[in-house]
Order: sequence, then structure tokens, then C-alpha cells
Amino acid sequence: MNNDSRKLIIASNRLPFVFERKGDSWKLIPGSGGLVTALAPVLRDRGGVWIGWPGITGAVDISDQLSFASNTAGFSMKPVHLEEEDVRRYYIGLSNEVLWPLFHDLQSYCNFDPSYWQAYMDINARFAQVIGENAGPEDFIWVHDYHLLCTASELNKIGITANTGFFLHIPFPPLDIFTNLPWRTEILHSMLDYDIIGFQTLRDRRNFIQCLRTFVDDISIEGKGQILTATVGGRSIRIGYFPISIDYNEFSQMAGTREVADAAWYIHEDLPKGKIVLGVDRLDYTKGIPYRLRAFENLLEKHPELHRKITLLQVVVPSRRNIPMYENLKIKIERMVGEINGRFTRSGWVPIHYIFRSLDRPELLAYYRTAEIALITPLKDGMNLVAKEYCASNIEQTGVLILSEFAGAAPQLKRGAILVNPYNIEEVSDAIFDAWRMDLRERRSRMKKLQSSVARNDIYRWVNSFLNASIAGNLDDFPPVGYMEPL
Ligand code: ADQ
Repeated sequence: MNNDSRKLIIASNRLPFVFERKGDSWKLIPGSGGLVTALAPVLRDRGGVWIGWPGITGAVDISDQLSFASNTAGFSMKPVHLEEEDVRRYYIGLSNEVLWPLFHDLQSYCNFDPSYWQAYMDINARFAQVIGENAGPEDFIWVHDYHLLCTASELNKIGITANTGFFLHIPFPPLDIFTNLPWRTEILHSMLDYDIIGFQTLRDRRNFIQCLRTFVDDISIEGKGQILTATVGGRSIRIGYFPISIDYNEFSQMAGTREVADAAWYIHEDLPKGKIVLGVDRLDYTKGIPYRLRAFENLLEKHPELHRKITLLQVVVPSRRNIPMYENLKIKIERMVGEINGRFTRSGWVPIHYIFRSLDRPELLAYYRTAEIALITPLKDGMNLVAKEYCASNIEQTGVLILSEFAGAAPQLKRGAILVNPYNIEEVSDAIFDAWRMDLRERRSRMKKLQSSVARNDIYRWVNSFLNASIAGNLDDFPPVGYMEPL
């Protein structure tokens, strides 16, 4: 795969650009999600096609903008068109009101509306159609994430024979939770039409295998190490785990620029009172922001000596605003920030600074570089790239990472981070206190461990590892990517 001429076809729900209306025309904005951050540099380097929904509905001609986006990005982009009703049932519905909460173990947030399923399958078939129009038999088709679990079976139906791979960016839930899914067997069987299936962590793969053993008749699973082989109906499917990462060098080099250094200086100049605790998340109930705010409040209650000496800077990037639960979460966060600030603010010191907008890269890096403590406490997360970005950007090596044990990044980063249960408010509050008073030597030693682990296992290693696993002849010798130890 590395040095042959087979094209790489990427399919994901969204194209790596967002189209936003500006009067009579459309403006292109680079996407901000983890998937875009991870894959754009790779496609740019090797060329290929990215297939996805441009994010707008209706009969709008965006071909000029797509050509422009393709030229700018350095790879071709092909759109999959969705109508309002498709968005409502496939995207908001099955993807984000069923699979997203269920796969993050939040089954009480699910809306198992029966009308969602057919729409989900229809759109997976539409993606397959566009993939089929762009892929030759020798190409490798790499499909991403929970919106497209069933695309391989639709590719089969239209006779596409190219090799296919699938990577799930979010967690795969334990059997007890997955069992609740009304379409559990259909989904598992469809997933088995991919030639290789990748998960973020050993935890996710273990859950998936357990579900396969429970719901798929006559399946056998063999092998050990990073890649297993499942055999069913005369077909073999590779199943592995591939912890995603970041472009470490790009982050650390950019964090060292004058522009970022100046911006970082201004951030601390504005907040001269002690240490900054940084939270950076997409607006999402899986990221645990309300629990985090409670933990910070608990810290201020227990440690009056920290008043005026610590500030929580919570950055939230707007996301999925068309889904009511997300709008409610925003209101909840703003109310909590207001209440805590109302209680503790003193002249010259506001304990929580709240930013609700997307930041450009240098600004984001300035926050990473200058914050003494990063507080990253998702209730569950496939990986969490913010944790890795913080480490890469903390070039003075004085920062402390507090990380949820339920983030996919936890097994890799546990030797340098302080791991916490995000639901345990007392524990998180104690962890902030420990980080606040940690001496310089320990901070340095922990940050060095974190940085060397993220630098070794960067995004390029992730992509190579997935693509090599897709074609490797002998899996016994398959080199493990990154860390192997389970949590
Ligand atoms: P996300 O849920 O989006 O990704 P994450 O991995 O943390 O979560 O990635 C978020 C990305 O958004 C980061 O690259 C970060 O730089 C960027 N970002 C965050 N706040 C921002 C801000 N205010 N302004 C600009 N950019 C901001 C999904 C899964 C994760 C998995 C990734 C990749 O949910 O678990 O790690 O895909 O597989």
C-alpha cells in the first residue's frame, strides 16, 4: 500500500470543509473535528479522493467551491448529497440520537425511532454509490466512523470488489449496552463485509469480539496481538486496534513560534493571578463538562487558599447545534459557569473564563502552551486528541495533564498523566489540587514521558499501521503500533 499506485479513497460523513452561506455565495471553512485534523495531512501527502456530505441540503450548485477546496487541499473531494429529511433521520436520528450516545454508554440518551433505520441504510447505500463511481478495483476504500457502519454491504450489493477498511473513531460499547440496539445483528453482519475493521483501543476491540461471539452464528476468531482474524461464511476479516494520534512535530514546532509565544504571553498577562487550568472540548455531553465544573467548584470550596491563585479556562467549540440536547447542554454549562462565578468572584479575580467559539490554530496552541494544567475529563471518548495536542504543544514541559480513565488515550498516557474517574467529583478536585502543587521536577519528568510517547506514536504511524495491516501477508509478525497494554 505504501509504494504502489493504488488510490486511497476516504469516505466519511462530512467532507473536510464546512460550507457556510455568506449572502448570495458560499464560504469554505476548514472542519474542526478530530477526523479532519487526523486525515487531512495524510491525503495531502499521498493524494486520493475524499467522499462525504458537504454539510448543506437542497439543490445548490457547489461544484466551483468543491474544485477550489480540492485544489486548496491538494486532493480531490466528491460530494454525497443529502436532503433535509435525510439529515433528520440518518444524521441527527440514527447516527447522533442512537449510535453516538449508545456507543458512549449513555443509553438513556437514545431515541430508538424505528423510522431512522431505513434512512440510515439508504444513505449508506448512497455513499456506496458515490464510492463506486470513484473507485477502481485496485483501489483501497477506507470508510470512517459510526455514520457508515453498513457501507461495505451496500458496496457488495452494487458489485464493488475493491478492498475495504473501516475505522471506528468512537468507542465500541460493552455487550450489555450494545444488546439494546434494535438493529444489532444487521449492524454486526454489515460490518463483517469490510475486509479490515479497526478500533481505537483494545477495550473497544474486546467489546466488539464479545458481541460477535454472542450474535453471529458460526464465527471463529483466531490470532493474538494487535490483529485478530474472524472467519465466517468462508470469508476472513481482520480486526485490530489502532490508537489514532496527531502530527506531533507540526504541533510542537508551531507552538514554538513567535506568534504563539506572544499570544501565550498575553493570555497570562490577562490572567496574572496564579495558574491556569484548561479545558478544551467540542460541545458534547460525552465530554463531561458539567461534572468538571462541579469538580472545580468543589476545589474552590475545599481550598480557599487557592482563591485568586487558580483560574479555569474552559473553551467549548460549537458542535451539532441543530440537535436539541446540545443546545440544552450549552444552556446548562452557561448557567453553571454563571452560578460558580457568582459565588466565588472577588474584585480582580473571576474563577472561570468561558469561551464558546472555534479557535484558530495559533490561538488554540497558545492556550495549550501556557496552561499549567490541562483538565480533560470525558465520560467516555474514542481517543481524545486534545490530550495529545496539549502534550505536543507544552514546549516548556511544565504542564500537568489530568485525564479521564475512560478516554481512549488513557492506556497510552497513564504513565505521565494523572488519571481520574470523571464522575468522581472529589477525586477530580483532589487531582487539580495535586497538579497545582506538584513540584517542577515531577512535572518535567511526567511531561517528558507524555511527549515521547505521543511523538513516537504519531498520526503517520497510525495511518501506516492501518494500511499495512490491510495488506500484510503474515499477521503473526505484524508490528504493534504504539502501546499494547490494556487499561
Ligand atoms: P472529537 O469528539 O471531535 O473526535 P477530539 O479527539 O478531542 O474529539 O478532537 C477534537 C479536535 O477539535 C481536536 O483536534 C482539537 O484541536 C479541535 N478543537 C477542539 N476545540 C477547539 C476549538 N475551540 N477551536 C478549534 N479547534 C478545536 C472524534 C472522537 C474522538 C477521537 C477523534 C479522532 O470522539 O474520541 O479522538 O474523533 O479519532
